[in-house]
Amino acid sequence: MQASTTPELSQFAADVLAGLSSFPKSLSSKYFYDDEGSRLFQEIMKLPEYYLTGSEMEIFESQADEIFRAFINGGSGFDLIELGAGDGTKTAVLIAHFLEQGAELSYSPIDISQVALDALTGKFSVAFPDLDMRPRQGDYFEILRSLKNGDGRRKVLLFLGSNIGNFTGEQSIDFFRSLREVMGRDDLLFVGFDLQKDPHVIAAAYDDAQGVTARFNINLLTRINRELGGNFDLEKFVHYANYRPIEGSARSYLISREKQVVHIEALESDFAFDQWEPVFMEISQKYNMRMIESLSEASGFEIKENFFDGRRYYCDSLWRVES
Ligand code: AVI
Repeated sequence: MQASTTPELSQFAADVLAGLSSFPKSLSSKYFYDDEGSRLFQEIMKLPEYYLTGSEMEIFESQADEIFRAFINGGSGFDLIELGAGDGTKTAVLIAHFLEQGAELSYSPIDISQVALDALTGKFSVAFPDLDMRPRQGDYFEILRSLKNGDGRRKVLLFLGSNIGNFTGEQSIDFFRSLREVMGRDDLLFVGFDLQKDPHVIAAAYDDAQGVTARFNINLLTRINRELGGNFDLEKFVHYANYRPIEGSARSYLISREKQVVHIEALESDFAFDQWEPVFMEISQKYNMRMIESLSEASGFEIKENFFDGRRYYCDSLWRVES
């Protein structure tokens, strides 16, 4: 492989260069979500094997009132701020209940994708015409800093869907600590965690029978071809996912079926792959309650209440700032 860096590389290009130049090779799953990747993720959420979405939905549908009592905490209203709101389907269940209870509520979905935000805003303005919506496009932390003092009402931050599982342990603590810095003493953080369970159930969720998860991973190669002038031959890579019960993590890889060289124009580089060489694509961490507790403590929070689905597949954990 020869690589020559140019100062104008985009963050995406620089990360692809670093990932494909390292051993083992890797690509960051944060780049999965271009338009096609976001569409494929919507498809994944409807797959029979992908239990995460249904489990969190069950918690919201069956315990909306308990969640409402915990959020309102004796007050009269709060500002709901959702990080990575996506299509907001699950949050809509909570909002419908909160509004029925007459809560004084604002809702600020934050997402990097303007397309996703526009779709969500369109849907919510029909479903909840009286809801005070404040959508914000951009980076979580910049937006949260701008909301830091707000109008003095309690902020409830939502980070759902076990999105935290796509961070490494260290990244998770850094992320929660940064949230802690922009939160006031009265604010709350509500986080979705996928729990450890029968490994076969987890493994199937990342290797579905219809191959949608495989297409979701391969789509990142298509994105590199399109945006960076790569010449990946998609047929020459196979998606492989497994679950490691000791670490509690599902991991996915794209594996080169043959010895080959891939050229990426924007990086002015060739990347050599051995036959069966893996590219590490994504970690999806699964948690036990001890891990959730130590994550909260390590980042300056304490657990106020946990909410589980009937199978105990999933936990939405409500955190307050440590006193
Ligand atoms: C967004 N994230 C929580 C999903 C997960 O389960 O790790 C992304 C995903 N990857 C494959 N399937 C779904």
